[in-house]
Amino acid sequence: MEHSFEPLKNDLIVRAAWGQAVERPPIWVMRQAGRYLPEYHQTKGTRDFFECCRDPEVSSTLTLQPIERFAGLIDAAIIFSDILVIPQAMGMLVEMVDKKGPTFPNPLKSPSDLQYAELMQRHVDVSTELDYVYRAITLTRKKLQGRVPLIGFCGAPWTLFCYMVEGGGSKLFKEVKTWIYKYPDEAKALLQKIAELCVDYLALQVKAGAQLIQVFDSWAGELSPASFKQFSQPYLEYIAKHLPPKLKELGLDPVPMIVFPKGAWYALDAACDMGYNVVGLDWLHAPADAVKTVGDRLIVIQGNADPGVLYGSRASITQVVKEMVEGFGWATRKKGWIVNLGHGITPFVNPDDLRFFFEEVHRLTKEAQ
Ligand code: 1CP
Repeated sequence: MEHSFEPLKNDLIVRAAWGQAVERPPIWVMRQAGRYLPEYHQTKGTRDFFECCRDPEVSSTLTLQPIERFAGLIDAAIIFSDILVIPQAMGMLVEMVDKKGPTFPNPLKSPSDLQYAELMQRHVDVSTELDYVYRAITLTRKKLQGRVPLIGFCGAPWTLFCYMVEGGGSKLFKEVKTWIYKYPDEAKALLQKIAELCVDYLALQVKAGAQLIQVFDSWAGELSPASFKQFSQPYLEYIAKHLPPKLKELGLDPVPMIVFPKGAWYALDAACDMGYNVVGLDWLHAPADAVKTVGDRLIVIQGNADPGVLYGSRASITQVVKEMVEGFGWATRKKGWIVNLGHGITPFVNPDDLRFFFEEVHRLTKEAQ
């Protein structure tokens, strides 16, 4: 073992993610360390976003903020970083522009762009390029002192490819659609390269101390069912297939793997066979339907409250939690569910309303025992 950390005092999410029956469903929230928290703004100050990611002291402080604020209610930490560190490691410039989000000043235009040849040829060493992430993970594990497990993550190849060619968030997806429908072979070659980097990057996060990993395919829902099969699924499968042997090669134990193919509701059945332990659901799924789709497979579901309910009344929050507890069949199943929102928590949510959400999950799942 590379590091010695304190043993876990709360390993609920690890047990649940392996498919074991548990005393209550574990809870965490995507983007739990972020803009809705006043302490995030206080720590970040005027620092650049990526500067925070590159500073292990700042990154670990931000990671711990929701764990400290919601102590006893929350069951996992997720390392403060971003999915776009992989394109950065590949040599692309990414800036965080206020009120606009991440921006690539020089997005990848077409396969005849010199940048494409460079990206395809360049050997990227994620062990050195993303060293700051591993240091942040190790420091965070130390600071956590076993309170809850730490989740590592990366962006899915498809989602990263979208950002690399669109140059930022998009509504039309004009560039990426041009790529897949005009240059499918060149797109696939790059997707494969990204998938290989994801495996190395995730393995090194585990080596540094990550105890579960999640692959965020935030733009999966922009693909049709047929194009998902071509441009997302094979690369998600590649990661799930190659990470465990990579961990073994490094002398590390396997960790639970979570995939979140946001918006690809049609692909839930396929996602259950992609090699992951946990499949994240957005709020477009009715929980009971998802449970039916999973069927007898040893797959854990993560999700899936509409993040927008946190702008609503307390009664609405209670109602949504009730619908999840019933829909995921907690009273009878007692396993197979990790509580989360159906996507990241959004800015301007009152942290006390998130606390109420957590408390209602604890109360209503206890009542359902
Ligand atoms: O608490 C946590 O979840 C850890 C931190 C985390 C994670 C897991 C951040 C911090 N980003 C991410 C992943 C991430 N980044 C995803 C996947 C999850 C998702 O779909 O929400 C995506 C798509 C990004 C890209 C990104 N980074 C966006 C979206 C832009 C868009 O419209 O396409 C944005 C706004 C960011 C910046 C960012 N990342 C994280 C934070 C706290 C912020 C806000 C920075 C700020 O303005 O202060």
